[in-house]
Amino acid sequence: MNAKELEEFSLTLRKAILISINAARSGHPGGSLSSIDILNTLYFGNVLNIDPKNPNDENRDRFVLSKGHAAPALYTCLAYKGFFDKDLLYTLRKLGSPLQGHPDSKKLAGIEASTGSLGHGISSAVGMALALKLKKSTSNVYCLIGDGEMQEGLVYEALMCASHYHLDNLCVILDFNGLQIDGAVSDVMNVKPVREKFEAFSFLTHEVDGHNYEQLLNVFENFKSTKKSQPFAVIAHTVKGKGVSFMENKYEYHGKPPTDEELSKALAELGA
Ligand SMILES: Cc1ncc(C[n+]2csc(CCOP(=O)(O)OP(=O)(O)O)c2C)c(N)n1
Repeated sequence: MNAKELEEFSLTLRKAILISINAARSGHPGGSLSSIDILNTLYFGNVLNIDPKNPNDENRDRFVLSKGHAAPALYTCLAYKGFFDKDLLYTLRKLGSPLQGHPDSKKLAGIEASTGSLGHGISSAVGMALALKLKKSTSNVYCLIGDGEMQEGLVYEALMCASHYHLDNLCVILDFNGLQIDGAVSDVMNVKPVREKFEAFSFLTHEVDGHNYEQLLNVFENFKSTKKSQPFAVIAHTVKGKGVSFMENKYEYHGKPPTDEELSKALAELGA
């Protein structure tokens, strides 16, 4: 899909995310909505080389959702990509469902790593990128992390390792929405300046508007065509709760599902 088509399609994805979280009566809308334009670009903008019919193909690209609480965004993309039936989306967080509150790679095809404990996903992604390099694979590894997640020390060990091993097959994307579970990241534990941090770890670093599809498509194209023995970072400036007026920039919606009334209001805004 091109930028315009992706933008239109994002409304469908946003609606599915909110319906599934409402049905679960539990889940994380804020960080799912801030990251969905990034995931939409990866899955539907011809960035990731993946095949839902052959999810374990050795030559596939890998995507790791390190901020695992945004699982509804990932599940929605996987369902619309054809990894599983869309009806399954509405079993989110139900007992026995493969759609756990956080991604579980043992339960669902298309999930590359079980994540949720912040800092672990990026560490796994770096290990995957290193293994692929050693095998001389041409596959790339993409990993989405949160700015609150950057408070975890493990993130910096992972960045250091990526740089040490010259992992130019690794693209780390920061969902830089400024908020975390209970307030502003800068109040809880400031992680700025982030660009300087990535650059200090030798990452080729680019900043984009994480809701602008032209910019997102361009930066991923840039990653694929630039291999300079350095890992690549995309700092994506985003809005938590993006697309739903009463959720935007509200940390309160980090882990609060929309009520039935809020869901109707949100769906109306998204053009249901
Ligand atoms: C190791 C660890 N500590 C604490 C938590 C609890 N927790 C879940 S989400 C979150 C905030 C994450 O903020 P951010 O990465 O900015 O997520 P976003 O705003 O993008 O959803 C916290 C502290 C966790 N999941 N793992």
